[in-house]
Amino acid sequence: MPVFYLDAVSRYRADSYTSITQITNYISGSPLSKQLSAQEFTQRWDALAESHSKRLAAIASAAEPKADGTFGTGYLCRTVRKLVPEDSIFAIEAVTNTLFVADNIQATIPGSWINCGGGGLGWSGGGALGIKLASEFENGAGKGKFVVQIVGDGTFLFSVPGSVYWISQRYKIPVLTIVLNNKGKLSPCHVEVLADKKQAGMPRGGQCCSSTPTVWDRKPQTKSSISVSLPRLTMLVLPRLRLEGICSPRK
Ligand SMILES: Cc1ncc(C[n+]2csc(CCOP(=O)(O)OP(=O)(O)O)c2C)c(N)n1
Repeated sequence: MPVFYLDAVSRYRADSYTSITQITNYISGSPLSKQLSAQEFTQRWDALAESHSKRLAAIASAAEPKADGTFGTGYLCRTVRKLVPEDSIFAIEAVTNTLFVADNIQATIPGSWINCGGGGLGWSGGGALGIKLASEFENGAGKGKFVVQIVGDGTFLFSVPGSVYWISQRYKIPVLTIVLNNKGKLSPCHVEVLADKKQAGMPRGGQCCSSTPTVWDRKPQTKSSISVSLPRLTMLVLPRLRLEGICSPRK
């Protein structure tokens, strides 16, 4: 998270868990702790606790399956959370579903939620195997924590699943993979719609894509490896770059 614009007295780069622990210890042994137990702060804390429990209730109700029995990522993740061991480690590469996964997995054990803040997708297949190996190393052979990878259907392919599961099988490194199939790569669709809105002079924001993304509706016309492996974003945007030959609507 960029914080360079905050007008701070000093800035430090530190491990968040270590620094929060140190700050908490410091405050509880200093006169500040008396100040913090003043009514103003207890009231603020009560208000926070109340809004937090309301938020948890809203998340739970939004995750309820629909009347026709269908359900979304929220319900899936709540169910997974109940079924897997409490101290499981989650390797998350869920892209547009990440918020629903985070809201419903509610990982609280330090180190049990491993995500990637950057744009380089495709790490979670090999990453999940590495996490499992590291956990076995830390806790002893056969005592490693249960590892759950939750990944978007597009991103799943970026991680070269053929290699991942060959290695998993060959070296006996079990992990659970859950692929979130929203029938395509939704996030590039957001980019596409935003680009369209910008071109049309419309304001940003609002609902930029339907919640049910369209299935891939274009296919490459050439055998170029680029057109085969590039995602929908490229397929939809490339024609604007006058490379119409690469993609055209499916007949
Ligand atoms: C290595 C890499 N290539 C391309 C991208 C651009 N990109 C961001 S999200 C995305 C699609 C992800 O699709 P999916 O996993 O199905 O998630 P969804 O967007 O449908 O939630 C792409 C191609 C990226 N971030 N990293």
